Amino acid sequence: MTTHVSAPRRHFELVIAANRLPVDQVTAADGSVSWTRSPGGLVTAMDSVMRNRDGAWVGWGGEPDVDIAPLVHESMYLRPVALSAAEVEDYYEGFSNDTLWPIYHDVIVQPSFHREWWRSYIAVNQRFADAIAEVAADGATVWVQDYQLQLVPRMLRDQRPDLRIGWFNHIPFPAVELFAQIPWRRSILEGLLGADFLGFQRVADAQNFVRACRRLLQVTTRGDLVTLTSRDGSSRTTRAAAIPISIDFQALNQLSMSPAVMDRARELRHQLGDPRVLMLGVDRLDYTKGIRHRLKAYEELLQDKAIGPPDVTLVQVATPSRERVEAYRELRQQVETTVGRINGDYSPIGSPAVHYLHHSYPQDEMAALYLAADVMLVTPLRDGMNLVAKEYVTCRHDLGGALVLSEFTGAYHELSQAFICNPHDIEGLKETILKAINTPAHEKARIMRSMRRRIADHDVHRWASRFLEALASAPDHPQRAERPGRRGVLR
Ligand code: GDG
Repeated sequence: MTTHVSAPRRHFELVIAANRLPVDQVTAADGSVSWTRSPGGLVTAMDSVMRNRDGAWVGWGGEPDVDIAPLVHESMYLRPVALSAAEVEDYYEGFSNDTLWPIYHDVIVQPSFHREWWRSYIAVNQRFADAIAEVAADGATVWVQDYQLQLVPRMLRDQRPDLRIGWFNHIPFPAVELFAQIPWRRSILEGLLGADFLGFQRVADAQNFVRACRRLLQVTTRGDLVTLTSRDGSSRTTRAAAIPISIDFQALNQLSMSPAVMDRARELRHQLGDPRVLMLGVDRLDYTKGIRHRLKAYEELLQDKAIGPPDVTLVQVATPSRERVEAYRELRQQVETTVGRINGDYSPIGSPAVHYLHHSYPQDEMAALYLAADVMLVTPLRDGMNLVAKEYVTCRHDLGGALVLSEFTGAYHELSQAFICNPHDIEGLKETILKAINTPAHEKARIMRSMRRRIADHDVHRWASRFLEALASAPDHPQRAERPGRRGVLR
C-alpha cells in the first residue's frame, strides 16, 4: 500500500482517461484514507507506456459524492473526477451499463432508454473532457478508454484542437441495425469522430463503426477512414481500426511458474477430491458471459451420464458485478438456482458437481486455478476480447489443459486453434466439451504451444505501443491549430 500526497496542478504530454482511476481507496481502522493500485491489465499496460513519459490519469475515484484532490501515486499523477450518487445511478449504472452495454452486446437483454440517463451521460462526459483539458500540455496525446466516455473526444476537440486524441473500445461495436436503436446515435458517432484514431478489438467492430457513420451521418468513408465535414465547411478525418488488447504474458507466465502457485494448484486439485477432469469457468457475473448456457450443457452431460462427479467436477468463479442493475440481479438468481438444482440432482455426499464461488480472488489464486484446470470453459454470447482465455493459456507453461472458446469473443480471432463452440448450440457445446476432455494429451499440448506463442508475441505492452503508434500516425487534418487562449496559462 502506498500513501498519497496531494499534488500541485501540472500539464502532461500523455493523458489517459478512463471511467475509473487505476487505484482503490482503502480506509484504515483509524479512519485514515490511502490508495492501492487496482488489479487489471489496463493499469499494467499504462504503466509500461507511462514509464518514460510525463503521464497523468483522469478518472472517477470509485466513491460517490466524494471530491478528492489530485494526487501522485507510484509516480503517476491522478486527476479525480467526482460523481454524485445520482450520476453513478444515471450515467454509470443506467446509461453505460443498462443502455449501451446491452446494445453493444447484441441485445442479449433488452436495453433501457431514459432521457435523464442520457443527460447525465453528457454532463459526466463534459466533466471528464474539462478535467483532461486542464491537465493536458500543448499538443499532448490523450488516450480515452471505453464506452462510458464516447462523447469526450468531440468535447475535448472543441476546446483543445491542439491535442492528439485516441479512444479504445474494450467492448464490441454493434451492427448498425442494433446501434440505430439508440435515440442519441448521431451524438455518439459525432462524439467519437472528435478523435484522430479509434481502436477496436476486432476488424468487424471497426467496420461496424464505419458503416454506422456512413448510414447514420451520411459522411464520406474510405476504407478505415471517416471524414466529417462541419457546418463551417472544414473537415477532419478519423481512422478506425482493430488493435486487440492482450495481457502481460511474461509476468503471468512467471507467476504461474512460481513454486507457490504450482503447489497451490496441486493442493486445489486434492481439495476438490483429485478428480480425473477438473473444469473451470471464471467470469464477472454478467449475462454476456454465457454462464447459463455453460451450466445447461454441463447439466445435460450429467443427465446423459456422459460425465459425473467425483470423476468430473466444475469450479465456477462468478465475480460479483453491477449488483444494483436489475438484469444482473436476475442473472444471479437464475445461476444460483441452476447450481443448486444441479448439485441437488447429481452430487454424491462430499463431491459437489459444481463448486460455485461468488467472490473475487487474488491473482495468484486465479493462476493456481488455471493451472489446476483440465478444461477451461469460456463461452460468452458476445465479448469484446475475453482476457480470461488468454490468461488460462498463459498459465499453462506445462502445455496441459484445453480451452473451450466461444466464437463470439474477440479472443477467438487470435486463438482459433482452441476447442471452438457456439454457446447457443447446446448439443454442439456438449460435444465440444467432451472433445476437449478426450483429445489425446500430445495433441492438446501442440494446440497449447501454438496459442502460447501467439499471446507471447502479442502481449499488452505491444497492444499499448501499437495503439499509440497508430494514434501518432493517424491522418492529420488542416485545422490542427494552436491551442486558443494559451498565452499566460500557468504550466
Ligand atoms: C472488458 C470486456 C475485454 C475476474 N475475476 C477475478 C479476476 N478477474 C479478472 C480476470 C480478467 C478480468 O478480470 C476480466 O476480463 P475479461 O476480459 O474476461 O472481461 P470484462 O471484465 O468483461 O472486460 C472484455 C476487457 O474489457 C479488456 O479489454 O477483454 O471483452 O468485456 O483479467 O482475470 N481477477 C482476480 N480475481 C478474481 O476473482 N484477481
